[in-house]
Amino acid sequence: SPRFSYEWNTPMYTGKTTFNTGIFIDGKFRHGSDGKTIELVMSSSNGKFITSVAEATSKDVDDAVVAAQKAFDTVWGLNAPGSVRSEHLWNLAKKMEEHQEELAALEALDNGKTYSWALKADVAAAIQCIKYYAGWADKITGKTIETSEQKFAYTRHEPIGVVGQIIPWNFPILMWAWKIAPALATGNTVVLKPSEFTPLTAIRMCSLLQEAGIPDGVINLVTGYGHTVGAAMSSHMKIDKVAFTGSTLVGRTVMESAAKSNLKNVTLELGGKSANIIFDDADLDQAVNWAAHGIFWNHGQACCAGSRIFVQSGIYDEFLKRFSARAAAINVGDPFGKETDQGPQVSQNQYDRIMGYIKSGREEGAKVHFGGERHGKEGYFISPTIFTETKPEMKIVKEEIFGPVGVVIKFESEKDVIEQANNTEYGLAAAVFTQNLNRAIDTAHKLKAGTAWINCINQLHAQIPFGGFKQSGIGRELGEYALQNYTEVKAVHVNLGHKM
Ligand code: TXE
Repeated sequence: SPRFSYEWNTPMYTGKTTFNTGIFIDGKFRHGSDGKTIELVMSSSNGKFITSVAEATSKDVDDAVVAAQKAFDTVWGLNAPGSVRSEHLWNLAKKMEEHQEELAALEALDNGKTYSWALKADVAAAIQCIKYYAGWADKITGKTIETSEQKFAYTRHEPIGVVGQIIPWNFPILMWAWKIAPALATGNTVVLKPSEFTPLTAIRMCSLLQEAGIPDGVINLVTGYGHTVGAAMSSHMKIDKVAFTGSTLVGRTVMESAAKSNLKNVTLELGGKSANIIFDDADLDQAVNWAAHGIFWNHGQACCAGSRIFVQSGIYDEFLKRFSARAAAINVGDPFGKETDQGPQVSQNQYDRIMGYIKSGREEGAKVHFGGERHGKEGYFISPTIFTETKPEMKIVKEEIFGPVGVVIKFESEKDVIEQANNTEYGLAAAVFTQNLNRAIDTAHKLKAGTAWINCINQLHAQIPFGGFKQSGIGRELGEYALQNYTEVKAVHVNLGHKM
């Protein structure tokens, strides 16, 4: 199978990496069944070639499922006690720590995000997530339920079996960790498909899994396209559960395929159009800094991005002034540059899509208050962009743009802003800025979203559940809640003397 060799010589990182870029089944790298490859290109320089990786097919998915089932029946599942699974996960986290710079560099190269954020946020949080679930692996317990003196029952939280996991390109290694950690902690085995745009860290992790001693077949990687490999996974008769992160459009088809095949268990983490509400009495400097982080972090490619910024009328002008200054200070450029805050968008496709939204905003009569242009001459760079004078029915207000493009909307009353904030088909997250405790909590409770941040935004922790209301998804990732997505509850009835 293909190999990848690369030498970084950048202001932020110098290093070398060499690894196999095959698909990974039952502990072995190999070509896809029809021998094709996927070519990866660099988002910072108009399609410069990075490497090719093996392209999996539906036949490879079948093989991966067989390997995962075998591992489940022999070395994992009910055959590996929680304490053993815990130790494996802990060893894996340690391996990742040894390779954190290399993983961050791969992430920056493949995705275009900055090396510094990849290291301090993506890779660090991925490691944290694995450690967190290492802690849970030996604490998966059920309940005892008594119905009378002659009868009691207990519940066991058993692993579901072979789980299929499909992840996107915006946080490749972090989504990998969010998916595999709770699945392994609870005893499932995995067939995982990374995004065809950003598979490098998931592939690199395959050899690190082996070095960490995770048994063959526990995690299998099928690198391929959504309409082939992803579709084969969602409709597979022997995959017992599918967990998907990506667009609402594709999430719907995943659920449909699950329903039409074996009614596999489904969890979905989909899009968003999150409201960020800033009241007159907020700490303005902090609100401005957080609002910028809310929409511009990861170049706006975050499902929870605070893309609708509602600002109360008393501070609207001052907010806009400071917020624009903050956007102007964002340094857009080489992901490996020392001073860079924002790199390129991930792909030509996403670049075109975002520029299309900017165009539609202009055409529908919104005002480009800041930015709105391509940055530089090559690569998929877009200037941080702020729209004002929008109307609720405009596409840029309603749809997920998934780029560094925010709309700032003036509001008068609490009641009015809550209504507007909830006027969306999404319900992933929302934020509120105010120094009035009652108002903060009251607003947080009234927002229809799976996460409500008070005086902060885009904060994710392994301990805290994350997921969407409405069309933003089904189920929760992270925290203790994610364990429910990966276990079946069995009730065992024990008769102590009731005679028939
Ligand atoms: O996503 P896709 P795309 C949103 C965001 C973005 C838009 C389009 O608004 O602009 O989606 O991005 C796999 N069966 N989000 O087109 O296609 C695909 O291979 C099974 C939000 O890149 O949903 C990849 O692994 N799987 C989101 C994954 O789905 C299929 C993150 C996501 O890609 C498939 C990404 C199919 N038929 C995009 N078709 C978030 N929630 O953070 C594709 N895939």
